[in-house]
Amino acid sequence: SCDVLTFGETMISLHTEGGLSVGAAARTSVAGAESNVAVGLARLGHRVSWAGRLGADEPARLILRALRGEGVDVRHATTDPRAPTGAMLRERLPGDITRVHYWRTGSAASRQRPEHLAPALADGARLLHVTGITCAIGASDAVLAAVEHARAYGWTVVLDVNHRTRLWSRDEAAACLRRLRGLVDVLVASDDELPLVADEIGELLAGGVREVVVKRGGAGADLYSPGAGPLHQPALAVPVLDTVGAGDAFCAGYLSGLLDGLAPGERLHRAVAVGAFAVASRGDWEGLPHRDELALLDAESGSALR
Ligand code: KDG
Repeated sequence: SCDVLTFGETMISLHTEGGLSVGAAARTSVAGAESNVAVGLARLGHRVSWAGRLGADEPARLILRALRGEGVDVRHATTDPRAPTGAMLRERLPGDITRVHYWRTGSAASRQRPEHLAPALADGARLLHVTGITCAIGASDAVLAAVEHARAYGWTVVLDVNHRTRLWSRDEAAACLRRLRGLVDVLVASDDELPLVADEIGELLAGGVREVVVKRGGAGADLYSPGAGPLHQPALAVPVLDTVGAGDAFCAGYLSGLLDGLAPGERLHRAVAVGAFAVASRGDWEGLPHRDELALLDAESGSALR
């Protein structure tokens, strides 16, 4: 069995410098919040299984190749012969604005059902990671089934809210997430996502959530847990190149700390460190640190390590 099981929609992603409509050339990559977390964990040396659903197509081959290359276990990824792998386009527009488009309706991942996860769940894990995105694309039954299985077998259940306004309304998100929150051990959310899940953090802690981890971007992060005051961790100061994927990187760092049995403050520190790597490099996951690189950000900027 693996340390961590995660699943969700991983897409082919096309990146352009400039608008697609005028014919900008595109670079292909692989995107998806859950697989970003999986890559982050694998680079830190954890055994992680990604059990998403893909089409029987070339984007799926690209995705599986990338994940395998990163050491993510994809044995429990499944193929839907009748639906395509999802796609996204990221256009970098003047003024450093990124515009995102999705082609996810009816995708293989949106049709993931609980039964597709059965072998992955039967294999066991210490920790289950799910995000709100999987509910937003219409696979909330699969999320619920996985969460219930994980709870029944004593795994740690982690939910990252990951609100995507293009995929569902705030009301739809709140209805779904508030049903899930009582089944979660660790809840990860950015400060603007918190109101979707609860009116106040105390509600979550009283309802059984053991840790509420709040991402505050450049202002760092806070950890709330029952019977302890909030713990604050400032962000690491790095040049900001690309913030996409930073939340997933943060989450991977935090989960890595949990798996390693680190103290709360040390977990938060690892989370902001991995987040800083993502912010300081282009791409969702390409710049994430291997375990022996974790301390690189402690070196003085511009120094040569030899
Ligand atoms: O967190 C990064 C993700 O936003 C990206 O990889 C694509 O999963 C994705 C999404 O739903 O936007």
